[in-house]
Amino acid sequence: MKIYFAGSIRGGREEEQTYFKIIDYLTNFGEVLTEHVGFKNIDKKEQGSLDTYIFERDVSWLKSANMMIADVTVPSLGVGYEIGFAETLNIPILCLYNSKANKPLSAMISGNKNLISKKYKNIEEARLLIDKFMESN
Ligand code: 6IA
Repeated sequence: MKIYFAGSIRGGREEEQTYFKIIDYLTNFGEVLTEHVGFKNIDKKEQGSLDTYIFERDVSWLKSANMMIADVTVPSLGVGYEIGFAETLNIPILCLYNSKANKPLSAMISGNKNLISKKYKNIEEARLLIDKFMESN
């Protein structure tokens, strides 16, 4: 099982610790292709990487993924793009949104019936939502 985790990088790293915990939990179900999304200082570490390289690598990982889990709490152009791309691949997509978020979730996510969008209050709730999603996919 290949899992693509999406979370904000240049959109803002305020939920970095939650990404790390979600990724850690997802490793119980399969291979997480994008573990680096939860790494501390990724926004500084990959400074030398070419954007074209990052884009092409991520798109090829996405094409090989069996499912996507996206944390959509922090609005991110990259995450939105990846969700739209994953939709065209017809893979199951779970969007997790922390209800403490500063900004309301985009209608392009919450209004899309092809996605499963769920709110969570804490990491325990996020884990339960992942369990449910995994059972039905
Ligand atoms: O627009 P954003 O940067 O917030 O987009 C985040 C999403 O795009 C994540 O889900 C990643 O899968 C992908 N992504 C964006 N940037 C990178 C990256 N390095 N490495 C891997 N995946 C990425 C960017 C480092 C840079 C800030 C120096």
